[in-house]
Amino acid sequence: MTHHPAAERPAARRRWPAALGLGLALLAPSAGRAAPPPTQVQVRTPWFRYLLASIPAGGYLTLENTGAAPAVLVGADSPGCGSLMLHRSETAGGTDSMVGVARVAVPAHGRFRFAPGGYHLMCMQPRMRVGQDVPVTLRFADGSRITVRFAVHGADGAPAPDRMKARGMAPKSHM
Ligand SMILES: [Cu+2]
Repeated sequence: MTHHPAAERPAARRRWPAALGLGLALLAPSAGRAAPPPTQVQVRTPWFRYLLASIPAGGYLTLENTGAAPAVLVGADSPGCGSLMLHRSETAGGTDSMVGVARVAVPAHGRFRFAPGGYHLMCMQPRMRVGQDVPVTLRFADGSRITVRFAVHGADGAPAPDRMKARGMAPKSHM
């Protein structure tokens, strides 16, 4: 999986109008704190399980909040998806189902995991191929956005065990 550390930083600068951003860029890094701090979230191991263009692709990732306040994810967009929704899988009475989720709160100094069998990003009308990296923009309640690239994996699912181990995550094989 191609990794893009630069794309994982909070997208704070992009929130500013171009002219204001230019002004702030001239100040010392410690200056320009008038606005509330942006969501301080790191994205770990983002990937899609892609099967067919006619079948929704599941998006999985771990959000790590390094900030002192909860970070609330309220939505996501991707050019690789006709639409992208926050979902949670449920098993009740032996029946699997999915429900839409309006928001997901990542606790301060905590993490939230989207993983097969649980929370996922539901990519409708996926336009991607196995082996590609697809950009996804995550939208937070404070108005900040983070764009990261999701590695596209096939039916066999999760990223290679070696890479998962390197990131301290256990591989999963079920949906
Ligand atoms: Cu779903």
